[in-house]
Amino acid sequence: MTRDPKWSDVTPKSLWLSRRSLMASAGAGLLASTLPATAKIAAAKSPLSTDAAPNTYEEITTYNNYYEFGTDKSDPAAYAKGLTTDPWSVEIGGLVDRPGAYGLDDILKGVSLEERIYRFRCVEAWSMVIPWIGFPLASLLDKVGVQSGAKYVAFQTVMRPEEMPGQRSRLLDWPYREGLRLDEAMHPLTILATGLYGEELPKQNGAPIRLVVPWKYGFKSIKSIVKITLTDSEPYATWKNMAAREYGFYANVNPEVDHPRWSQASERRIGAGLFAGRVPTEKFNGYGDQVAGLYAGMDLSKNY
Ligand SMILES: Nc1nc2c(c(=O)[nH]1)N[C@H]1C(S)=C(S)[C@@H](COP(=O)(O)O)O[C@H]1N2
Ligand SMILES: [Mo]
Repeated sequence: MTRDPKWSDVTPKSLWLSRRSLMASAGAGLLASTLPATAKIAAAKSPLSTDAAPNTYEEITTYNNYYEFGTDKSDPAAYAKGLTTDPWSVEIGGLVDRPGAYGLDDILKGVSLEERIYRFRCVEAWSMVIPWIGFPLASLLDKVGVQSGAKYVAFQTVMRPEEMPGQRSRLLDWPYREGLRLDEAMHPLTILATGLYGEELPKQNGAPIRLVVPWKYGFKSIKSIVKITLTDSEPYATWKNMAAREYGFYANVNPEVDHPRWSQASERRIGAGLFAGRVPTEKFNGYGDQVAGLYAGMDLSKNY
């Protein structure tokens, strides 16, 4: 058995010890400008983070899924450069009090956890640990005012075939769309990421703003979001629509429920080096203590 290094093993002790006081006194903005990258991460790590060691920047940014740029894992790193991400705005609408087009600056303004680092595992047939920079989706939804009839949140990726070669083929039903139930969307583990490893989000990872839902399979975590809509019924989801037997709306990581064409009981760790190989997949990707309650009473083999 291998043991993941603890946070304290990879963090200079002085920073580890002073993490709380740094957070309390300095604020993330100051830290960002005065400390080196590793220190930034140490200083701002979210208490929700896993203790697992993160993958390298290289691994996280060269092994991607982003079908708008091609189906090979190396395509997004090669072709996402062509996507214009500035200016960017997100149209927020549906059952909200303050609908409108929100610029990225508006979205980030007043976010209390602005420079938080969330080190989450992402799982598919493979897994990685990624030190995201982001903030809870709930704080944005609170800002726009969710109305009482809202039950779901729908998300949509930018549609720009001139910059996204994959969108010129009928591979998927573009634009890429996903959804969450409102309680999932409001859960503090659900974040909108705008960076990773102390830097602006790389385009292949979904710049300038993407969803991260760490207890679900990767396809729920939609990239380069331009539209968020609060709805009263289950939103359209691209992969569910492509193959409903294979990809459900919930997509909770669950080793007990196999994909019809492969087992989902184990995963391959990317970049594990000497320890590479398959490891057992944990239910809810290891976040069961926090999220299992959301699904109490539901049959997860039916609601997969
Ligand atoms: N718009 C869009 N979002 C997307 C995808 C995609 O093809 N298009 N792929 C999904 C899948 S299948 C995975 S596994 C994750 C991969 O995220 P990463 O490349 O940042 O690790 O993004 C998800 N978000
Ligand atoms: Mo995926």
